[in-house]
Amino acid sequence: MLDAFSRAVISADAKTAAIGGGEIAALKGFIAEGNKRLDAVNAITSNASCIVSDAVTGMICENTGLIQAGGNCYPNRRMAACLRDGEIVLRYISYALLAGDASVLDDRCLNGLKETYVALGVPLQSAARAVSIMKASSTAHINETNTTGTNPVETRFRKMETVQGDCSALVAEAASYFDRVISALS
Ligand SMILES: CCC1=C(C)/C(=C/C2=NC(=C\c3[nH]c(/C=C4\NC(=O)[C@H](C)[C@H]4CC)c(C)c3CCC(=O)O)/C(CCC(=O)O)=C2C)NC1=O
Repeated sequence: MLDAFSRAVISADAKTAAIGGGEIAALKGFIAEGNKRLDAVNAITSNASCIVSDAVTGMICENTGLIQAGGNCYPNRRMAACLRDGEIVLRYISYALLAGDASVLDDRCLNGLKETYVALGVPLQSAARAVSIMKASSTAHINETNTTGTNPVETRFRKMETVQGDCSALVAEAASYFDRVISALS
């Protein structure tokens, strides 16, 4: 498992090179933006059960056959496995975002996941749909663009109330980890 620092070392070593000015500048940026990164990770982890259950619910609403006999979220044992998998995927994405590197996600979560799903009959398209809903909701939480939707008195609605600033780079980075999961499943 690598992070932004060990990644710089590995790639410099592969070229038998010293860590150069460009890499140091990039790592300085990583440090300078560190609090923002922690806020972004916190936006995901503090809302994880909401993000996961919302995504699995949305996936099922769009395809109710999943919870009928023969569907892969039926019976409750499979529903529980599906929710658990959503939590696992989101947790590894949060680790990757913390580290600033996708290797932890690749090595410990995605490696062999598609093959496992194919062997178990877990529908890949539905799994990818759940991940894409998690992406939309996680990036909205990081960006604080989550809304009450159509319910003006939604009391469970939550804003993170972090310092306002430009977090577009972190939102894009987080989005790329969700996209990585989706492409690993397709
Ligand atoms: C290291 C990280 C890690 C991952 C990623 C992981 C995934 C994982 N998901 C599994 C099952 C499963 N995964 C699902 C998931 C779903 N079904 C659907 O219809 C949806 C599309 C989707 C939820 C979004 C289901 C239903 C099962 C149980 C399948 C079965 O037993 O028939 C299994 C088989 C063993 C088990 O049931 O626990 C593994 C290994 N396990 C791990 O330890």
